[in-house]
Amino acid sequence: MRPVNKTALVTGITGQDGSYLAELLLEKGYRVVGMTRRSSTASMERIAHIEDQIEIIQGDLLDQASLVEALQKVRPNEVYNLGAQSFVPTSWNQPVLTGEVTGLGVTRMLEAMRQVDPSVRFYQASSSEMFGKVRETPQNEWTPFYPRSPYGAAKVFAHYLTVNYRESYGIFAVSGILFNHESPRRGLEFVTRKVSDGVARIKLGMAEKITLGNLDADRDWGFAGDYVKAMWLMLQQDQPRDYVIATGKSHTVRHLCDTAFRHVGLDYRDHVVTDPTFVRPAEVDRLLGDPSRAREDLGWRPNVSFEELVAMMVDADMERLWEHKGSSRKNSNVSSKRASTSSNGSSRKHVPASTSHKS
Ligand code: NAP
Ligand code: F7E
Repeated sequence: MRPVNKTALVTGITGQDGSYLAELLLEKGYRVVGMTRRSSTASMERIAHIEDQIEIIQGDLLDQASLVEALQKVRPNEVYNLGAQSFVPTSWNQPVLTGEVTGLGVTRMLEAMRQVDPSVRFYQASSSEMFGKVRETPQNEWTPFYPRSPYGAAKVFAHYLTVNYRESYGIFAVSGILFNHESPRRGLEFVTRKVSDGVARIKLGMAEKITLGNLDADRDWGFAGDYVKAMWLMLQQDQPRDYVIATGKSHTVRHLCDTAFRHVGLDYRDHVVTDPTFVRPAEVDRLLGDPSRAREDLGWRPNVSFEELVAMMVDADMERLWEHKGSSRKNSNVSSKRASTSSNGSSRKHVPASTSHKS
């Protein structure tokens, strides 16, 4: 790969999208610097495989000075602002934090850019959640917003801040309005991963049921690996513009369950139960994106279909849990052997990536 001689600063590099974007930028020959916040335990599992190819700088979207310092030290050509409190239900429990990180965080970053170097190109991770109680279907770049959660409201604020800094200061700032995108690296609390993980557990005899909320919710689901390409393309254009990124097809949560269970030869009706605990105070019933502008201007198209995405996620969870089961068996054999020879022999328990359940 020919070096492009460009540097990218990625906030949220430890998240699902950050990991795919970092891989893409490395492939393109970028120097990639990821901003991570201080934590007592590392959350680097999604980028462990590329850790030796990227640089990490500490910073937090809650702390303006850390963003200024990051920009001064890294001197990026492009900033991808992916950092956020991104789980919608948490935004009702922690609305102020969500507003601070997901909303005001972008103001802090844009102000830092204005102070350090206004020529830096800026990508803001906007969201289809901004459409909320939709005003029209499908949704495009002109569809009015009607957010239904503190998360959606924070993203609307961040979106307009991005537009405003472009119009007020001429900063090359763009907003990608991305519809739901998933992958085997998706957090376990999001519905696609909750289902793929649950299906794998049930198939492997580790669980019997999955408990979900609203099965009638309809989403336009794509593959995260496809969507990060659109982020990069947006920053390579001559003119800054906002884009809807979606597949143009939607499916209900019920259909997601049906597809995932069928993939392993099971019937979702035997295993899925619902619980009002998982129903949201205000729901976004149906999202369906129209990615025509992205297709025309960027030449962007999704490559992975819904069925391929679900199969990919279920297969990845089957493999992960199978390996975990295998290593647990091996460990318990070793520890029972040790126990029979030594009363205080200890065995190290293998803890694979992303196994904690949050919802
Ligand atoms: P994710 O997996 O939840 O990752 C979020 C990232 O933000 C993590 O790296 C997290 O770091 C970081 N972060 C949280 N609080 C922070 C703070 N105070 N300062 C700096 N970083 C902080 O989310 P994702 O799915 O990759 O999504 C990436 C972005 O796209 C988010 O802004 C999300 O809202 C937006 N988005 C996502 C979708 C989607 O379907 N995935 C659709 C539209 C928009 P830790 O590892 O330390 O927690
Ligand atoms: O929910 C329904 C739930 O949490 C999808 C984030 O990346 O995409 C994501 O937000 C739908 C909702 O994603 C369960 O009510 C039913 O209608 O996977 P989700 P989300 O809320 O759409 C947008 C674009 C973002 O920007 C966000 O950052 O599924 N649902 N039962 C459930 N959802 C969850 N999580 N858990 C359930 O048990």
